[in-house]
Amino acid sequence: MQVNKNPQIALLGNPNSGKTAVFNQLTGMSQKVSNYPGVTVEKHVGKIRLSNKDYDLIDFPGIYGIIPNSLDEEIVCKEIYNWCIDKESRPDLIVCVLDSNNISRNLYLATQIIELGIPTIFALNMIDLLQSSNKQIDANLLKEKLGAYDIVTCCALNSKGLIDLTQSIKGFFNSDSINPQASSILDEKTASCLSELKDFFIKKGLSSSQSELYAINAVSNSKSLDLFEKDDKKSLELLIDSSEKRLAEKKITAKSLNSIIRYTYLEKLFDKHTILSDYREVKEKSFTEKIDKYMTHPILGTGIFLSLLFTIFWTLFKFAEYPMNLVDSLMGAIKDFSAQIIPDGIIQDLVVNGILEGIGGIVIFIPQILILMFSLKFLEDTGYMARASFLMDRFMSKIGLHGGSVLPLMSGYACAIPGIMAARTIDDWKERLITILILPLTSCTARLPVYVIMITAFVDDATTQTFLFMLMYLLGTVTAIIVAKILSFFLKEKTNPSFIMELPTYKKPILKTLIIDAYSKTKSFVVDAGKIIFAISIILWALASFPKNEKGNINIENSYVGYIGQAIEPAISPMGFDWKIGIGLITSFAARETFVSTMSTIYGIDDDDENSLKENIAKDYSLLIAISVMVFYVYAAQCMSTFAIVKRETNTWKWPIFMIFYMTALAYLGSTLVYQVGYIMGYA
Ligand SMILES: Nc1nc2c(ncn2[C@@H]2O[C@H](COP(=O)(O)OP(=O)(O)OP(=O)(O)O)[C@@H](O)[C@H]2O)c(=O)[nH]1
Ligand SMILES: [Mg+2]
Repeated sequence: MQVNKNPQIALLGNPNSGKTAVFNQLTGMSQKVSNYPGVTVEKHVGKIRLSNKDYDLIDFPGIYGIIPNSLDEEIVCKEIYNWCIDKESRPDLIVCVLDSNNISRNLYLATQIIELGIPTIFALNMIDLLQSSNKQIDANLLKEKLGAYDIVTCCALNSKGLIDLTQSIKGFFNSDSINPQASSILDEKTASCLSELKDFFIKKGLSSSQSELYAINAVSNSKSLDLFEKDDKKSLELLIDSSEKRLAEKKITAKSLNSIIRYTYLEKLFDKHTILSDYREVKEKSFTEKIDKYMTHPILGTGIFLSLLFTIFWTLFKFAEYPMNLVDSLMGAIKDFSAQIIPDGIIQDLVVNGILEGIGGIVIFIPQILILMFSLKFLEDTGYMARASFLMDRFMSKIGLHGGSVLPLMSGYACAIPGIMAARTIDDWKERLITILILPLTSCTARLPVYVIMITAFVDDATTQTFLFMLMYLLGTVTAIIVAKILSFFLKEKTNPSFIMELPTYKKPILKTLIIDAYSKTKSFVVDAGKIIFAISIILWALASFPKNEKGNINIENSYVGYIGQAIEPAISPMGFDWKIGIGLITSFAARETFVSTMSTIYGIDDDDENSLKENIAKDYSLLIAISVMVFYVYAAQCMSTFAIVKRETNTWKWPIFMIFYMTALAYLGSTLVYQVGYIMGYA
């Protein structure tokens, strides 16, 4: 049965050209947009409604050409090849988003998209940035020369900037379109060398221009063969060999064929016009280049990076105190109110001392999480994060890794899961696997409450607090690098790493975007954590409130939770932990952030405790134990969702299980070492 599907519009373009920004504006969705290449790693479909009709808009990962250099590009390239062999699967329209500030590179891809023979609208995006640097692009000339259905200039920062694009899409669907015929871009000499390859694709059912596109790609880059079935690959390898020989006879280097042909073609098209000026001219150093001299300088740049981190963390301690007190009083008021409206008894105890105490333990960190999320997004959107990766790349390559892993690792500071997904941009499997395996060692937001509560319980001064906080982040990062080195030595997977990173231009971040992003990340953190904490608080309350003694009071040490805690105490005492921390560790295996709420609930249920959690921790433990707890949380494998994603991304349980083992061992050994050394030195 034929299902009536909506007309399909595919969004294609170079990485970081603004496809997702266009997608979000047109669909009202909020897929991740950020200022570095490789943000989108899988395809997303959204609906748009124009003149009372629905259309499917498909956002794809960015590509530099139609060659699958990494997993995210493979998703796009496979789909495009499928469009060529199966007409039914083709989108009705392609919207190709071009970064108008980087037009030559974007036209290199544009020439390939045209060769697909699918109607295409080019959206010359980021026109605001082009205009602010007093440059112009002649859109009419581009349209005429490229043979596109239409070209519009736009700015995807707001929906107003996309009116022309929407009009053009409407116009296309209201007209009788005919599929465009792309003309050949090959000169006779080269065409004759590639004729056999081209025929191979023609026999597969591809059009003449599509066949030419795949023939050029095949000789230019062996990665392009990853798109084909085994048998096709074999035949193609033979044909490539003979084509290469013919090209060599004519003194043409096969490996650079793609760029030679396409740039020569573009040069001819725009002879005497200024459109390719960014390719032709040796221009005066741009703002970005001038600043990058300092930002990517090995010593100065590292200093800037560490100072930025210090400033963010310092702000987190300095300015979050007041809103935190506010949230605390608010939670206090909610608890008092609940105690008044719910009659005395078991239910009141469960709600006030179990659930609300547990939830209160986590919502108090909302201000700090907001500050951290806002700052990370600010660094990403300005384009700074990509520089930080570049800086670290230099360092990483010294220890045998490459910088492709750095951006995924950086996003791990917010949460490991998007970081693990972002590892799809790494073309080499071994390197991708190592990145995935070490990613949970970067301190994610869920560790923040643990660090903050442990540090603020023992240290008052904001600068010392910041140093300790930074130390935990650095410990995770440095260990991740060491583990990576060890893994790269032991893992048997084949390796062929390469790393070229395109640094995006600096962009002024938009306050509204930063606020919305920080808000939505914090909200989802609190909601996700809230659900787990809610469930755990109930179980914990039940285990901690029973059995009651003869007088009907609770002595938490003799409760079920007390028994469990005491049973595991011998195992955790080398790390300096007592049974209460032990219970926190157990509940943390669902998610790290439950540690703080567990401690809140345990203290909350204890009848003679009226202090705040911080005061209780300061009373029962020492700074050494606090550091030992933090070291445990830097290393421990305590996030079910992470393992599920690792299983999905690696397609086997082997790696998540390995991850749980190595991280737990690190946590246990790390904390024991810290506590025992501290103990011997007399800090216990
Ligand atoms: N100034 C300006 N910035 C823009 C415009 N469109 C997008 N951006 C910014 O450019 C950056 C990249 O945008 P994305 O939408 O993530 O780019 P993308 O093409 O989806 O990138 P990938 O998913 O990595 O392929 C983000 O920081 C956007 O805010 C624009 O028209 N003007
Ligand atoms: Mg995107």
